[in-house]
Amino acid sequence: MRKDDPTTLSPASGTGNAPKSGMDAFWMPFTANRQFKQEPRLLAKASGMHFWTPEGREVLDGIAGLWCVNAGHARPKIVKAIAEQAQELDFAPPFNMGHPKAFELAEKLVELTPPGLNKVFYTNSGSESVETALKMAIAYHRVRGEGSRTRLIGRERGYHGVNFGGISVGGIVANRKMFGTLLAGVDHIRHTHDLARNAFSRGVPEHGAELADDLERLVTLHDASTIAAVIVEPVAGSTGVLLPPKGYLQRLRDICDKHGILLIFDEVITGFGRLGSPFAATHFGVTPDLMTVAKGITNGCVPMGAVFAKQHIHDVFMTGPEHLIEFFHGYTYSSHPLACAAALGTLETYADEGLLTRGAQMAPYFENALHSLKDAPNVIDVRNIGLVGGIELAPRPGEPGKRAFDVFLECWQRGVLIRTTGDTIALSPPLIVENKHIDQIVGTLADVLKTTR
Ligand code: PXG
Ligand code: PLP
Repeated sequence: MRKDDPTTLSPASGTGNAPKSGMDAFWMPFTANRQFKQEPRLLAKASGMHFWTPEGREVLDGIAGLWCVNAGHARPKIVKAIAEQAQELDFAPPFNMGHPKAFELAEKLVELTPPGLNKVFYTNSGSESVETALKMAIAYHRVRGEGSRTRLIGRERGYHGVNFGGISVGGIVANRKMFGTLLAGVDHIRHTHDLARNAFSRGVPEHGAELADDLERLVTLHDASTIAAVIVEPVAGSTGVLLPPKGYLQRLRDICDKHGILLIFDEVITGFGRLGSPFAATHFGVTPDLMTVAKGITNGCVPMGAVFAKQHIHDVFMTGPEHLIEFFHGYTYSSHPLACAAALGTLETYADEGLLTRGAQMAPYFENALHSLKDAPNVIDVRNIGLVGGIELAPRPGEPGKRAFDVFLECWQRGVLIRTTGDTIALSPPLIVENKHIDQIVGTLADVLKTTR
């Protein structure tokens, strides 16, 4: 190792305190690496509603891992399914070959999805599901002879994962600005956040259905014949829990139908019971043409995602010589046996305990608890639906995001894991949550907000 070789310098040199030993090599995702490595927050064990640190300190999971552990941690049927699958069939090539559980799972999944969404394409994450759905939409128009429809429409503040398609249709500035020109031919409709009219709404806000008409503006600008699809999160999660105004999603659906544009719902967070219904599409009674999921499909235990497509979208691909591939797309780990086994164990657990609708029973208690924070210091909005909550704080002048991050750190010290994005606190407990857990989460937050400057 040459002393003057810059590649051998510690990555932390010149950037403040050195990382704790053994923590240098791992470049952590979506993390303030230098801050973390000086004061690491490690999780070593999990069961039910809780994590434990390596020292044995118990931490209540207020965010279902990362919006994914919907049935709670270490559920026996899922653990057993994964262990047995690893013994029996560790891998099977997904291209030109299959394994029984991939088919069994698809049949079970389409029993849960809204009417018509009865074809399943497997991926390994939400980001891959988004790329897959966008490619399906463009290819669909092409194979049915309308190849001019290539434009993709997203929404300001949208989060659709981190791959190039997803950040192109996404609308979170920090996730886009570092990465060049992104996909060409993308535009965005306005976001729906409106504190002036809708602050402290319980459930979906009254005002803003007309914001869906922003899609008409883009149709006028670009012409419908150039637009393939619109993608939105029915309830936006990552950007800070933004609910669709009453009537908004139906209006988007109507405008898409009027102009032959496909509607994609990104249900990576809302899928599998988060709103108190199996999917947001079920909850709002608005069915998209394509629907992306991930996270809760395996209870977060093994990476997996999927795209659900309407029958007619699938069918237009099923033309041409039968020995030829119809859709040139797929991943090495599409329908991975461990993921399929985990998903089957997950669906069984959800069914055994009625978890896909349990959020609806718990929602009123959760809503009342959250809104009790209305008058806490610096709270400028409380939003909720099902078992999702957002508490927006006024940013500290000149330090956006810092006040919420301080709240996050203090809650962690006091044994509750929450998530913050910008100055919004996001809560999404596992769907097995009990009133006493809600009391602990909200009680801790109330105490911490009182002492956070
Ligand atoms: N679409 C949506 C709507 C999501 O919420 C993705 C796509 C990407 O999924 P993967 O599995 O590729 O991460 C997501 C993921 C947060 C947070 O802090 C949210 C997500 C991921 C990480 C953090 O709210 N959502
Ligand atoms: N890069 C190379 C060189 C590959 O060979 C492959 C897959 O064969 C990939 C990327 C894509 O990997 P995955 O299918 O796991 O997404």
